[in-house]
Amino acid sequence: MTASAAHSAAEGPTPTPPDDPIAAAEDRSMITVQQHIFEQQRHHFPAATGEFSWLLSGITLATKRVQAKVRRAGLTNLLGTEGEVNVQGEVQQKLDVYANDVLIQALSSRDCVGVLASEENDHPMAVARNQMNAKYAVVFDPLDGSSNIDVNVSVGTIFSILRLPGHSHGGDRTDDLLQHGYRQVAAGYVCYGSSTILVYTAGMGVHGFTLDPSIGAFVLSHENMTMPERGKYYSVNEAYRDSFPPEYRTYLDRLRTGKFGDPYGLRYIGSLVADFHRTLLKGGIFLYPPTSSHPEGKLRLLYEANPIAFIAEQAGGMASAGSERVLDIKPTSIHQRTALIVGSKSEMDEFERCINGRG
Ligand code: AHM
Ligand code: MG
Repeated sequence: MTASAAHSAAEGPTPTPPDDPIAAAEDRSMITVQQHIFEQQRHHFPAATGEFSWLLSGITLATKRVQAKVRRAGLTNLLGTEGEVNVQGEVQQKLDVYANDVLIQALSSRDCVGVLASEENDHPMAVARNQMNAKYAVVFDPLDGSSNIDVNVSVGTIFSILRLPGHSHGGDRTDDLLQHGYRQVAAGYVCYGSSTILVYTAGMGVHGFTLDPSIGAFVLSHENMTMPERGKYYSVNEAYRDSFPPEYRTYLDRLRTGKFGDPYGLRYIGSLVADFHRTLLKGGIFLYPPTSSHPEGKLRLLYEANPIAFIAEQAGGMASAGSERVLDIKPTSIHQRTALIVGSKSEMDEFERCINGRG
């Protein structure tokens, strides 16, 4: 008999040594994303049917498949371009196409999903077999920042869930998707970084789940995330500075020169999910202003700016398109672009004063 078996026989289970953090962490109860959603629903919406949890499980399944491919991309001939240009005029990467297919496949098998729209598809896709009763639409960017993938930089999936109005009469579903961002039912992203993390909100706080690759489950790691009131970094592609509107240049100068306290540092990855995830955790501000090549801004309203803005506000931050709150914009097309300025409350207040000529 081994020493520990002898201990168990004589005194019951071996107690966890108080100074063993690994054993203590393993002992802590593990909450998966499905469990968390289920418990939140039971608490806030006791009459919920479970359809919404089922929909979200489609997203977690698909993004687990995407992360597995992203991790092995260099080994499987999945790096590089597909040779096609998407509706945005951008070159599609092979992984863009893979991620898009996987999300469409997983979500169209959920009965409650009636319409899908993706950055990679020109038009919304009606899920034929669910047209009569489906409650939800999902709009998504399957692999944001994918031009960075060849060089091992973090990329992400961004999604927004909308409620479909009434019963469908078929036909083009574009109008059903042109909803204000404040009407989103839920939104989230998955960041494929040094670890894979899913962050989502359904309007009851922001929660983060890290993928535990040893068990293949997203496990609660960041409950009730809040954005710090102020941060140390600003995040912008400063190469375009000369084409930013003058108020943006003034604001950036003030950040750099210490007009708002200590001078700010700059961090820019060029992958929205990764840049926003840092801003969510550390505070500060991310800006993609209007530029001469993108006078409306570059980022897409429905599946980039709106979900990020919903998460930011739920975490105590703010999100603006320069002239108005992102979530108050009435979309006019599914691939509409917008400026996006998002971050901590202090930086956003200062930004708004600057942009409105009040400080
Ligand atoms: P994509 O959806 O085609 O990947 O483009 C969006 C990306 C964002 O992730 C990022 O914030 C931005 O484009 C970077 O643009 P730029 O290279 O102009 O700084
Ligand atoms: Mg994108």
